Amino acid sequence: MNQWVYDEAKKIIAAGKRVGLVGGDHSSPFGLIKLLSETMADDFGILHIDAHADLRFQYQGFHHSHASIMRNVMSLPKPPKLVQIAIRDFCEEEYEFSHTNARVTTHYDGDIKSGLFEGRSWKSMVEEFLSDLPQKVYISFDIDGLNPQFCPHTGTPVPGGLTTDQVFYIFRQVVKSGRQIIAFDLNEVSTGGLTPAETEWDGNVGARVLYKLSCALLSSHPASGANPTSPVGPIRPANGS
Ligand SMILES: [Mn+2]
Repeated sequence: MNQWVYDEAKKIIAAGKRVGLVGGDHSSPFGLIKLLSETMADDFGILHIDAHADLRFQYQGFHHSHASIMRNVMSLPKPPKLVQIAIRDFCEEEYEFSHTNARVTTHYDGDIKSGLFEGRSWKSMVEEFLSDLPQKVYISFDIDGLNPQFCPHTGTPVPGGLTTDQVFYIFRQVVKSGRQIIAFDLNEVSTGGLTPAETEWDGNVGARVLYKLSCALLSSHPASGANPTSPVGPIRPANGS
């Protein structure tokens, strides 16, 4: 799968298009991120929204596990900068890795909530998250970074987390800061409900997040003619990209 994603992404980028990858579990974007780390001339950063740190060397004996995606990414020859947001489920090994690797910054959900409860504005906190990211940003969005009310059937839900409004504000601030979104992935949106009605909500939220990610990506490349300040996202550019 890693090789397939790598090869397909290469073809899409060679055709002058940008990649938004929809998982699947969180191991799915490895080939895409590997390709970007090999081919991007500039340093880039990953904005990683997730309940889990995903920094395990391996999980249940499996190296390319969804719980190891960012560890694998940080083991690439040219690792990107990694900024993690809403993390609230991690083991000692992951904590150690984050705190001994200068290219990893982890913003724990507990600290985020304490800041909010004690009167910090979301704007100032988002500015802090983005301050560690270079000009080029890849967004890796595990839907379980949201509170489980928005993704009740995802595989590993964890209490706490962000609202869709908080996350959409982050996307807008990335664009407003003048950074460019080079690609993104959205993963762990599950259709695991027992009935279509149970599953509909997960798909509904997932589709909206995908739409917002696509709008943010296009808005961050002004040559596409999109309006970066539009609250509803850009008009589809004339060239259809
Ligand atoms: Mn994840």
